[in-house]
Amino acid sequence: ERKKEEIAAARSNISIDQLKNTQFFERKTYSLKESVKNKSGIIAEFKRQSPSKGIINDQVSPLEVTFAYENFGASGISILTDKDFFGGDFNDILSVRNSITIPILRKDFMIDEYQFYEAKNMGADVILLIASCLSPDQVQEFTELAHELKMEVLLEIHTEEELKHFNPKIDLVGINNRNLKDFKVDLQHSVQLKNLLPKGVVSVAESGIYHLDDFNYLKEKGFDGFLMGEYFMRNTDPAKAFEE
Ligand code: IGP
Repeated sequence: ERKKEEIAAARSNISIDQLKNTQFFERKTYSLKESVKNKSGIIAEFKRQSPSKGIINDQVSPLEVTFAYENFGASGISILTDKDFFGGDFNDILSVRNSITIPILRKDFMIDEYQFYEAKNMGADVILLIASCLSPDQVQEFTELAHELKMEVLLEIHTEEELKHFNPKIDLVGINNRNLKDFKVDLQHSVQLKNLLPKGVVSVAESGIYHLDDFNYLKEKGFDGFLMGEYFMRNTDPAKAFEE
């Protein structure tokens, strides 16, 4: 996989020990779990492009967008750092960290411990763990590592089968409405799976929330958090959609 080569290259450039020694590494992190409960619940995403939609918006900077998201009441920010599929970059998080005071989710395909040290160092507070890319043991191990580094984890599932990846240490569980294999989106998907989640777990509906009605509907169904990307990014002024 290309991701593995990318990680190996980064590691040969800066080692884990070097990452641990930066001043930024020691910074205080924010809790998404708390912020989702206490604010709008919206986790607003910065995403330039995606494999299913192509370019969505490449005219805006992470700083102006995330700053506006925070002002409009987002609980947290999600930032894609994957280059190949999403045109993201390490600097997209680094460049905004000191300007906003809500938690940042590093959205990427996490497969190696190195990426967790990297994430802490770029300014992330929360790590996405995608069940379909990991074994339940890896999820457990990565959750513990994230916690050691004072970050939280959002476990993303798409099928009932993937509930096996859950463990009680996980901070938030997201149900992706988008099938990552054929990119089909269906809100009913998260609604149905939600009933199977362990009681009391903080739940996030992900993808395909394109109208205020969708948001209200999912809220009614009991979701705590709402991960929304395209709805905002389609706009020349992404945070404008918050006003509606
Ligand atoms: C946002 P949308 O449909 O609002 O743009 O979706 C977010 O859920 C989506 O970007 C996403 C994603 C992922 C991207 C969810 N899980 C995993 C990459 C990898």
